[in-house]
Amino acid sequence: MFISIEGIDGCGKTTQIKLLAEYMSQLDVEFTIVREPGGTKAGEEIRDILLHKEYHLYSESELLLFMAARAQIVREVIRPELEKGKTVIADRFMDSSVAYQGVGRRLGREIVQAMNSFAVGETVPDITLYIDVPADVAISRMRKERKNDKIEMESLDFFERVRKGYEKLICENRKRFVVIDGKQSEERVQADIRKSLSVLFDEKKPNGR
Ligand code: Z5A
Repeated sequence: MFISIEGIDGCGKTTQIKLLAEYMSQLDVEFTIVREPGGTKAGEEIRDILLHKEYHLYSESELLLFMAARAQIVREVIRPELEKGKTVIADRFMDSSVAYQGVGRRLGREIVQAMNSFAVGETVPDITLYIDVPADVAISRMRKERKNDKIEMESLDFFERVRKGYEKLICENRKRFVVIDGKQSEERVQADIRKSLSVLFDEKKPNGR
């Protein structure tokens, strides 16, 4: 099973993935968590260039680097883990590029989707949990955390465009996406996530508990 978690920065993905990991351990589901960009040696170096170095990258270069990291993690980690029968939980995957680079950076959705197909091949998530928060809520959470990655320092307008990018993806992929209301408390968000995955993991519960 391949699960991806998406949303704008500050939507609460990291918090929720930690809680989800606790739940999956209780269910005895074998899982691996990966994050993008990163998750491999080469990918972590690419992450550093993308988020922390002062190279003033053009949007096109940024997109190519995200894709390179993705092609690497798919082949080095995600496919082998799925082939072993493990569940893979990805903190961001291909939809992030469509929303951030395609729509946020205005490079165009079609080119990004074509590059995604090249980078991931058949390795597409079975389910994508999209944690939805308005851009202003996300920004105020990031300010509280004083996060200042290059992309996180973008404007409200940028994050509103990214959110619209996700909304379009959701409309086009209704079977794959589940939308979770990220404005709720952390506990409520987690309860909704578990509910949406319960059908997939029900058979793992001891004695149908
Ligand atoms: N990016 C891209 O442009 N294109 C791509 O293809 C890919 C990525 C793959 C990765 O950064 C960056 O790369 C990202 C998109 C871009 N933008 N930036 N910069 P990252 O991995 O460093 O960060 P992130 O993925 O954006 O996540 P994040 O900033 O760490 O936030 P989060 O994981 O969504 O949220 P969190 O850390 O769990 O929570 C943020 C704060 O909110 C924290 O103080 C929590 O305690 C609080 N929080 C969480 N949930 C709640 C609720 N429910 N209520 C109130 N407060 C909450």
